[in-house]
Amino acid sequence: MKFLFRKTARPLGTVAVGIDAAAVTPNPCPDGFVNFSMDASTPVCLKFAMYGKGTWENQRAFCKTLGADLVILEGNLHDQVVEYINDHEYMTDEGFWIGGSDAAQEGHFVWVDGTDMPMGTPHWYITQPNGGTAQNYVGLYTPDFYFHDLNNDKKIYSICQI
Ligand SMILES: [Ca+2]
Repeated sequence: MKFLFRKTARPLGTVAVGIDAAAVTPNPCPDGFVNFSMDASTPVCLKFAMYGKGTWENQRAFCKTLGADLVILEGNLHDQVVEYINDHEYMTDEGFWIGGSDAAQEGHFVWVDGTDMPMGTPHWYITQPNGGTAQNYVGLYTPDFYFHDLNNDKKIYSICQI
């Protein structure tokens, strides 16, 4: 009897930690980043950077100071982000730079990782892109939060991804 007890008993502290871990799912993202992943093993950590407005280049540099880059907003993540913006009233009148550009080759939009951006629906607004060489950077823009090419010197907020 004594032997069985010693085999199964654990220090009280270990038990308490186990209960806490089961009750609270830890945020896998750094402070200030929101996890948009439905899959706990592969977090998608985004930060809505609303400290100051800046050009795409400015805001990309800011994201990099966080060890991040502008967001690659593919597939369902676009829908999730628009839903998040619509759920936060202070965001709904703002535009946000994302990690797309045709600065290197006019009309050929690429993500910050060098891969091609998908064009047309469901991500781009119906008339976009339409700005030629005056608009080489992509933002989620009001009121629809589809993709828009925006003026190279435009100053808005941004979404960083780590
Ligand atoms: Ca352009």
